[in-house]
Amino acid sequence: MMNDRYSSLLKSADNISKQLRELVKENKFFQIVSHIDADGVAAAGIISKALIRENARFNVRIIKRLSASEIKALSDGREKKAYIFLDMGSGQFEKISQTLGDKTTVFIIDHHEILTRRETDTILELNPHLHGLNGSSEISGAGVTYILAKSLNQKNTDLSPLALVGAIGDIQDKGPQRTFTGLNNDIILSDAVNRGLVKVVKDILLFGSETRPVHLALKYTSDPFIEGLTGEEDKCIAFLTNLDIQLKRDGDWRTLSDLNQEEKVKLYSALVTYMLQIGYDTKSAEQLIGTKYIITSEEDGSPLKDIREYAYTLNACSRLGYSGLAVSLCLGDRDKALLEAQNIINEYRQRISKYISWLKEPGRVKEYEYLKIIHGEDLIDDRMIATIASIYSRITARSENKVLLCFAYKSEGDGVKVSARGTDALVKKGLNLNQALRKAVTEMGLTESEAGGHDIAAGAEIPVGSEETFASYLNKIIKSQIGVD
Ligand SMILES: [Mn+2]
Repeated sequence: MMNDRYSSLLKSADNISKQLRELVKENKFFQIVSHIDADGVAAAGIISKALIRENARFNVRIIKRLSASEIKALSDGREKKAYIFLDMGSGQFEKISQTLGDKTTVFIIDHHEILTRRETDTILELNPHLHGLNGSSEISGAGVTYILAKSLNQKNTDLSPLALVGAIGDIQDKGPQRTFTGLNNDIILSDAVNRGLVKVVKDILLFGSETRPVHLALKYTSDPFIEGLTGEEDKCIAFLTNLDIQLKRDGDWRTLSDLNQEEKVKLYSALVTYMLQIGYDTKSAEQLIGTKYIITSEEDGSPLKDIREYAYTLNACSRLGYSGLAVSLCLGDRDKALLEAQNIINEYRQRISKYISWLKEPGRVKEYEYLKIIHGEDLIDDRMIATIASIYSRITARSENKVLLCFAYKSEGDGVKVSARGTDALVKKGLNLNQALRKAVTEMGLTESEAGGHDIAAGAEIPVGSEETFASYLNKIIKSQIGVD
């Protein structure tokens, strides 16, 4: 039985999938444009698989940001193509409509917040916010794409695990014990479990619990970030040895899944005690236990077995410039592709720890009343600034209730890439970074579409040299949002 809450969105998906099917029948060529993060890549994987099933012709482009110049560049030969924007587009509706909407059909399949409902004959928009549903917390870009794909063909329910990968990539596992809520849970996870594609287990959430020796899984755990253990191999080994947990058995490294129940309990309580001792609150410490989603068809030991690691893998490949490889993993490419992905993951991990230790050096963080600001200049790759912002905000958020604002110079062209991260507590008080960033760029005389995102996380692009002006506008806007006088 389907929840009434969802009927409006599902009806819209049915209408849009009908029009998509018409274009497939006309043998239209589809230009797919999606976002560089794990959610965007998973969305591209879902629509690609769905279009292959319909024998449609298409091409995929993965981009960092849908700027006005990007839309313009896409418009070549537009009368011959249909466009599908995934995990983006709702924030650029006007520009898309002006540049592409006059000549062809455009699909916008997005979950980013929209403020007003707009309609044209040529632009078809599927977005949960248009149906009173929360795109920040209960469905991702990959999820919305999944809803469309399922409506196109019931066979596409085999793509439900990918939609969950996208949701985890966008940190939507925010229900009790890191579960999914709303559409992610009621439709997508339910399809995945009913088809036997995903298994749900409660466990300690160390990173790479299926694939890595337990001391490395501990070392790589960054959510929660465990000060003194995360990133520090020697200390992780010492921690486990102190607990009498054998690192090897019969000469082989043991993974977390190799530990017996008694050892797991011992490890968990020692970690919680340690975190409380060094100043974490109970809630952060409890984040260590949660819900794991295992893809049954993937091999044991594969980084694609656990959907959290799957999302991490897609993100790493895509952000380091291998988005083609990331999409092909979603399409089922394994063996050689997977080996290549593993090398990229190692490189990505090294870069992140280099950036984080750079950020921890004294003097890197500037403080405003409601902001902590870091400027990565050209030292932090602008493709990775959003990831660094997310990780670093987890390290700092526990002690201070401020918005983390990160800047980095763009590697191509002029401009500064902006990433802002809030906390759940601030969102509860009224923080909405999507609206705040859009307002700040407008106050600077830029167009609203230079910024966008969600209440808790958003990004923008501003001219070089305007960082301070932007920060002071944002500081003021945040102040008014969270209602302090
Ligand atoms: Mn997304």
